[in-house]
Amino acid sequence: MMPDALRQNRYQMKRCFQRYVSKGRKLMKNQQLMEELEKSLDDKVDKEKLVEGFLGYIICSTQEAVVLPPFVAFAVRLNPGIWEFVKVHSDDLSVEGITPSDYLKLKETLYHDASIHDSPIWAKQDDNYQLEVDFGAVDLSTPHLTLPSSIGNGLQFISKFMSSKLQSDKPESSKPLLDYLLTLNHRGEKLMVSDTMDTMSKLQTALLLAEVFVSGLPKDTPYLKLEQRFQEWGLEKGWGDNAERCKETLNCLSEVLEAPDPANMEKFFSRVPSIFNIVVFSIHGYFGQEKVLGLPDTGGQVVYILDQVRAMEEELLQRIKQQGLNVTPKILVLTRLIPDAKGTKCNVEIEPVEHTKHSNIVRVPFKSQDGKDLRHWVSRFDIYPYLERYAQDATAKILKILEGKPDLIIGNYTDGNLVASLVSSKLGVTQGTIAHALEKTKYEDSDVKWREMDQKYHFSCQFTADMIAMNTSDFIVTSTYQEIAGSKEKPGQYEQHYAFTMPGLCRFATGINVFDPKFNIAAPGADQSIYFPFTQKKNRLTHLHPQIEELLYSKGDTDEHIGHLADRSKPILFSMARLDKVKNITGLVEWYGQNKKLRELANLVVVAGLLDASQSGDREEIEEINKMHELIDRFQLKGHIRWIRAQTDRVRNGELYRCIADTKGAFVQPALYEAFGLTVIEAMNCGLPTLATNQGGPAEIIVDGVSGFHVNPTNGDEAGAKIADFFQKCKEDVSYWNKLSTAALQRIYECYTWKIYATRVLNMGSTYAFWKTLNKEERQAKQCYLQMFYNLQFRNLVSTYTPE
Ligand code: UDP
Ligand code: LCN
Repeated sequence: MMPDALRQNRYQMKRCFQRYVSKGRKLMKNQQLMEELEKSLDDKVDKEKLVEGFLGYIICSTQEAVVLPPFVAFAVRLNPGIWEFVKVHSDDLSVEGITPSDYLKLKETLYHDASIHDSPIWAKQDDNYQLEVDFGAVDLSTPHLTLPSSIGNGLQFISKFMSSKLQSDKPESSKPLLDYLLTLNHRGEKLMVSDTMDTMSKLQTALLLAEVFVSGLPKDTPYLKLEQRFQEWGLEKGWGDNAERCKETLNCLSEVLEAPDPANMEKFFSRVPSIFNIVVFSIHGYFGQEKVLGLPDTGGQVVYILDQVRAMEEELLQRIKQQGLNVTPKILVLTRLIPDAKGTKCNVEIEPVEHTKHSNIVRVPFKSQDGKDLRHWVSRFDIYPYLERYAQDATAKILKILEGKPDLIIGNYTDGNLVASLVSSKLGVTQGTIAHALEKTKYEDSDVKWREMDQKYHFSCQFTADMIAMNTSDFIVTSTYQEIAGSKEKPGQYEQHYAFTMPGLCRFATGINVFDPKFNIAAPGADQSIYFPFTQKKNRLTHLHPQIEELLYSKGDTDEHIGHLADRSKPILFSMARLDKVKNITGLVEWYGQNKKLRELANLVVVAGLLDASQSGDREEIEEINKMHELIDRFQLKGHIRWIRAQTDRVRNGELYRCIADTKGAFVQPALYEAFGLTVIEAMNCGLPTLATNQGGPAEIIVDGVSGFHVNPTNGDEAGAKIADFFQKCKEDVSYWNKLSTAALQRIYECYTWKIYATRVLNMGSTYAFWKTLNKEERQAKQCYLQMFYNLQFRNLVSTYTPE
């Protein structure tokens, strides 16, 4: 499109490009490109014509451009996931399409810096032979999606791909499915088919005979009464717990074999008994069930996993029963054992997961260099040197507890995903990964500026680990579409790992492709026994009200809270988050301080971090604590604000949201960026109207103006005004508040529950387990490539820094 665009308005184009190159070499972001385009034209009509024309469209869609006079190279994002790279000569406006790798090479030249240290592992800055990794090159025969609207529906699409792969005139084309069924067993006991079932025609005959047989029986005939006949036909248990269920499953497979179709394929795999034991890795932080939330690096991921495990156990139990099996499932959450547990249970080796029957938290310690257990907490940014050893120790522990291999391994966050990759590759187990947050997208330009940040954040290790895990994994679970592919305007978190470079370290010509059918959206929920509507009067935890009353309104500063609310008649604007920079709680206090009308309309209550910097051991938290104090003083907020330290009691927090709703208040999530935002759905589950950042997951959870509001965290005046406007409207019309409260609940019930989640994730586990057998050779080749990368790059990076 670029050549056409340039032909259209040659004169204006030239002026625009002259402007772009006038200040020499640099990286220009979208907004800057647009501003310069506007400035290059003095005529208003010209401006409108150009901006509305082809070039305007292309510049609008350009995420960034590398200016290397006389050239400008553009990274154009035409649609979610769809990128084009072009190089334009600013004098003659000639255009050349370039590869992502070429574009990245040009970008790297902007970051050449002679003063960089010359440790042997860093390739020389101007080295033409910088390490380039291209995972796309080893992904050649895997089918990919093509439409941006299909991204995130991987499961549905692999069912289609599998159907077409198994479809052919010859009955033996479905043989891979039989081969897969022949591998099914539980502790050596065969399931679904016996070893004698060695041809497709035998299988098809057996299915027919068995279906005719069960059709003649009462629906509720238990499997035990069918077992003997089934075995005569070479069929083993696993088809169902009664005649009806068996008939459905038999019929479903018969139809798949007759003419494979995606709907039956999906249904069949949701019934295949292939998952009994699951291992979930969540390594960093304080992973526990009590007194851990709000501690550094410990937030939503812990909540998510505990709820996820409960939901998965429930779903597994139901499936196993319906499969007619007498098997006890087990779920293990593998985390780190921290001897200096600071009053938490993180020093306990095995802890049952509350409200489950068969799930446990298993803690394995990190080892320090002298082989002893590492006693203290380690920040998620400094964790990399411990992971390989951890993976080995955890594997031994898992094999011992489960008395064998698990059937599915799910990793969480970079560290958990890397370990999940190591363990699943070693054991040959299906792997799922969940990001929760990808740090590269949180810290602007952290790829090209990795060197400046490395000492503090070790992004060299983190991004390398992310790449290894994303590419090893069989499937990736995300909470929203935006997490994968963003929106029309903004690239998604995974999408930003498509092509990127860390100058002097590694260029990812293809990192991860969002059209890969491994991507699946399965949004989490909130525990509805804790987060229920404020209107459910009989379930309200009234015995907690005196404590909550004291927490919100008592006078005098303590080590639990600072500030007080002088006017109790006002509604409360509430927020709760860890006190990280990106959560932007200090930003919220600033919006509030600056907006007189908002201060008049509502009180502000924030639950966040510690109140005293000297008590915190976390770099970012310390800065934020100091900033909070400074803002409260600067805007003289005492009397209007209550700052409460992190609250770790989820049950009481649930009631706290509801007490805020009683004041006709609102919840606000002001983050500069939020990957998903569990607090948003917790608040909405309680019927509390919610305003949340438009940067990240909340933008998808809330339909702006319908089930809540979006706020722009980069424009504090606008955000403050929007919140004030909401309270003003509620003041004028009480029904307005109720309308938003009801709409928030409706949105939750339709899209964000754990039941929907567990069904989807277990279907992924069983379907991808078969899918990976269909492209074995390619997977093996990729595995070799990944292993080499892990060995030569990741291990080297880790060895360059010595942990404390
Ligand atoms: N949370 C809490 N006490 C606090 C801060 C947070 O209980 O002081 C809980 C909150 O209710 C939510 C989770 O921690 O369940 C935070 O999840 P979210 O997805 O909002 O953010 P994250 O911390 O994972 O980035
Ligand atoms: C981590 C985050 O930062 C949040 O946005 C998510 O809600 C949480 O994990 C659970 O996925």
